[in-house]
Amino acid sequence: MEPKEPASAFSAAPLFVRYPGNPILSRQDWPYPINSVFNPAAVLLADGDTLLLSRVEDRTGLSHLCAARSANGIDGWKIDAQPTLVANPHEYPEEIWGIEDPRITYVPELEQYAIAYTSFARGGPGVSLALTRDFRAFERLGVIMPPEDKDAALLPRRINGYWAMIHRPVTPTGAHMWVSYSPDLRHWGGHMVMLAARRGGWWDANKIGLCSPPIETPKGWLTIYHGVRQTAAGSIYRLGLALFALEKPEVCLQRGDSWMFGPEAPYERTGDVKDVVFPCGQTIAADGDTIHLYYGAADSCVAMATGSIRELLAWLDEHSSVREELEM
Ligand code: BMA
Repeated sequence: MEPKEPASAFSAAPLFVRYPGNPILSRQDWPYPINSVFNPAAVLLADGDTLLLSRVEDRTGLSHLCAARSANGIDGWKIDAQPTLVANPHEYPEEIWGIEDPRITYVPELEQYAIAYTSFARGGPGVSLALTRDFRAFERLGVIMPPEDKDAALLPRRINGYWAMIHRPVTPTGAHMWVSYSPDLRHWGGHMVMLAARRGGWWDANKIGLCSPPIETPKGWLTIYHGVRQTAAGSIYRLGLALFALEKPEVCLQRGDSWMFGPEAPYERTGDVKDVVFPCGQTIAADGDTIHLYYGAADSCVAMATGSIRELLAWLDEHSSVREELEM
């Protein structure tokens, strides 16, 4: 019998159910020596395969990205024999300390995948963008958001004629989610806060960031974000939910009060960085509802949990309030 998930403190049934065979990818699976594999972007390819593009930390401590493909998105992974996308510090000095945490968006207008990733160098972490058709050849567009900035993803279509990028700059008032606009994917402006970190004792006080790319639903962009709680023992990375207006993503329509997924399983609680769940991607099944959420666990391995778009939207209807305005 499959182990049953305990009900969360805030909902009768858990919104995301962990795959019992987690973790689905770890360093032992890798075809070359690495320290850890985590924080994967995910996409369903045209042939139906699931592709994960994970952050891989090698034994220099620096990260690159590596692709793994599977027919069912759960097992039977075919991992690239060599790193798939590596830092190129000669042409892109912003990558001198490696590249991390990709988010993939398929862009029908370009017939290409856009990969937003963290490029890390002396100036700090920034956001870089690359385009690909096949995850073998990549066109780099360079840094699009200077440091300190990360947790970025492109929306899959233009909004009022402009491309929209969600990202997370760090400002003196905290680390909030912003959206910026561009006519050409290279020049960005129209910067606006779309979701602010709460303050005080909230689970998502002071530092939040986008997780996987938002999911377009008739009600709005359904968005999973992480909140980082600082404690005397270190940080706890948990996941929350928010909904943004389709043609104005800087407008938040709903925001859950509580977190809806947090580190509980042993592989999430223990690892190189304890108490971290960090999704960078998801796939949606053919039913248009079932989500496979792929996440890094404790900065050490890759895990998967299953949810439902319908249930996430229903949960937001019940668990978001305007209290936030009073308590931020
Ligand atoms: C963030 C990023 C992630 C990492 C997380 C927890 O700032 O660096 O790659 O998973 O911290 O260490």
